[in-house]
Amino acid sequence: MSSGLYSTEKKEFDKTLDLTQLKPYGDTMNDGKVQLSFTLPVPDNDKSVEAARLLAKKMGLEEPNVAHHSALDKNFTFFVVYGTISHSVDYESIHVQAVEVDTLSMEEVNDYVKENIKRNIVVVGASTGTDAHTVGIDAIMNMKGYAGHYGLERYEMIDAYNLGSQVPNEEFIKKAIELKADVLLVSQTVTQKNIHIQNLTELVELLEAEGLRDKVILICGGPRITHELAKELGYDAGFGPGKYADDVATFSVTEMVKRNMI
Ligand code: B12
Repeated sequence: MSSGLYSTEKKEFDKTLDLTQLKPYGDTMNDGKVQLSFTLPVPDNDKSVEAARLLAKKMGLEEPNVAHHSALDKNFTFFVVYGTISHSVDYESIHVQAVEVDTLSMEEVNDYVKENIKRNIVVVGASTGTDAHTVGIDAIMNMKGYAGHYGLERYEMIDAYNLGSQVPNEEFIKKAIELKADVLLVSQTVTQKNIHIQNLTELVELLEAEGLRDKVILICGGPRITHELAKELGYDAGFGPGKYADDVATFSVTEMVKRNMI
């Protein structure tokens, strides 16, 4: 690369970066380059490539370029389009709600539990409602873990029960009572027509009706879950992509101690 951030002459961070007008970075600072992908329900040919380009233009991309197109079958085509956007955001003015705890390693979590709770804690998790996606909850709970982070089943001081997918809220609560759960983990992947909100809210209401809400740490997760949304829905925390078992375990055990659930 001969210019921009990694310029051999400059060898320092680009001074034209203005965080009050943050734009995507492609090759040079503030160039506003983005890539987007989508599928159109038409065959892969010159006409559909032009359709993709025009759509990208309507989405606000300047000089869109269809970098890749391939037939998914006879009547569906996948496109990757590059282009430039003129929009920017004021990064300095953004405030988000995030889980504020420094993540401990698996060994540190075990030591923390031994020292502060002095018994194994019980974690029950599931993909609830009609949701059949298991990979997210497995990533958090399975012994082998995910992306280099061991799952909760591997933690010496955690008894982890993964109930799988499509678990009705009522059954989830029944099992939580039976196992004397300290922590409940809910995974929600499908968000079509806001079904996840409905399902997550129903669980909170059922727990409240059973008088259980304050007796458990209630956590949800999934690709569209943010901590902010989780809090709004009555959960103690929410975790999305890029979060792993150690994040969840750290939050759970420190929150249990904070709430004196010993
Ligand atoms: C695999 C897959 C399936 C498989 C699931 C198999 C299985 N055993 O899980 C099958 C084929 C069954 C399937 C079905 C459907 N799917 Co699907 N599926 C996917 C796919 C390709 C990957 C999902 C995945 O495994 N991600 C990997 C995991 C590790 O990521 P994750 O879930 O985000 O988990 C991380 C975090 O979110 C977090 N996390 C997740 N859960 C939890 C829970 C807790 C407590 C915590 C703390 C953290 C946490 O931790 C994880 C690690 O960081 C996605 C597309 C994609 N590429 O993402 C679509 C996708 C999720 N599916 C989708 C859809 C629409 C469906 C169907 C409705 C399709 C249909 N019309 O039938 C059905 C729904 C079935 C149902 N009743 O639920 C949509 C969802 C869109 C939406 N916004 O709702 C997606 C996004 C595809 C798309 N682009 O349209 N699907």
